[in-house]
Amino acid sequence: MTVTETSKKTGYEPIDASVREQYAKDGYYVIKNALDEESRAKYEEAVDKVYAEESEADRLRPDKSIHVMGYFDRNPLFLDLLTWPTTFPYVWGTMGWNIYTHHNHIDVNPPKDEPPFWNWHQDGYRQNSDIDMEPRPMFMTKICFALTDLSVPGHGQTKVIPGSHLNNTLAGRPEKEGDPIIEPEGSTEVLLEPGDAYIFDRRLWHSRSMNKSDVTRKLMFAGFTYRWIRPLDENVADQDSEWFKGLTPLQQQLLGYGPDNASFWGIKQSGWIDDEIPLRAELKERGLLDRTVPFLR
Ligand SMILES: O=C(O)CCC(=O)C(=O)O
Ligand SMILES: [Fe+2]
Repeated sequence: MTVTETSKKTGYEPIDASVREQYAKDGYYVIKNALDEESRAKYEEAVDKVYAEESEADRLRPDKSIHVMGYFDRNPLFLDLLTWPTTFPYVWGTMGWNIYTHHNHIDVNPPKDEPPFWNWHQDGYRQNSDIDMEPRPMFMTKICFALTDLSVPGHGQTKVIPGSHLNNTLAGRPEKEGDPIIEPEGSTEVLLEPGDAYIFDRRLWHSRSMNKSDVTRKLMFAGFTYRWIRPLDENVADQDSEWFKGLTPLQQQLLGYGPDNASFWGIKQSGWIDDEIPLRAELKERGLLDRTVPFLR
């Protein structure tokens, strides 16, 4: 996609029902060319700057990787990812309007010679234990933007098992140290060219993989959840800062703002407040609410 093609999009082009169905079936969906080359290069530079800052602050991991959570206030460029025109439709189109981003991370992983490991998991931590339900509720669509080439296996791609989001368990976890690491059935690497993105349902069984290439992989993740779920990242945007006050109401919503607790639940004393929620107001104005999809009503 060229710069002009990206900039022609508004972020409010509804996704097809067929995309929603495929996402519901597979638990993930690849968005080709989510970042045009000019944007990808800018974001790579921004991520390199975060890496340099982490290095300067002596916060690199022993393998020289970083996993920096809550990064939206680290560079004004990152804010645009909240409503990035080519990916935003997949966010509100799979989750609706009562959402915000509660868990974001930048990952930089230099090549590493490491033995096979078992890292298969569903996201959500206690959400997987505290609710007794099969399948578990979805609760999060997470976007991952690829800044480097992940089109050839072995570059540290995320591995996924298509359709596994509907299973509460995954067989094969080694029971004790030294047990063999056996690749679960159906495992596949999400192959991405620089600038591609993918979304995934937090219940999808997935795993980081080994980066056996000679290229450092650089990814930006943004997880969107419902406003009545608490933030996961320690570093959340400072809502009292001048910076935060200068953001648009929609950006503030997507970074976790609500005027009071009841707002996160879509109510106040006098009743429903749907139309006061910036994303709903925006979708309504554009005629994008959809009575056939509960979260888009
Ligand atoms: O780094 C990866 O490929 C996967 C990361 C992951 O597990 C996640 O973002 O939830
Ligand atoms: Fe994960």
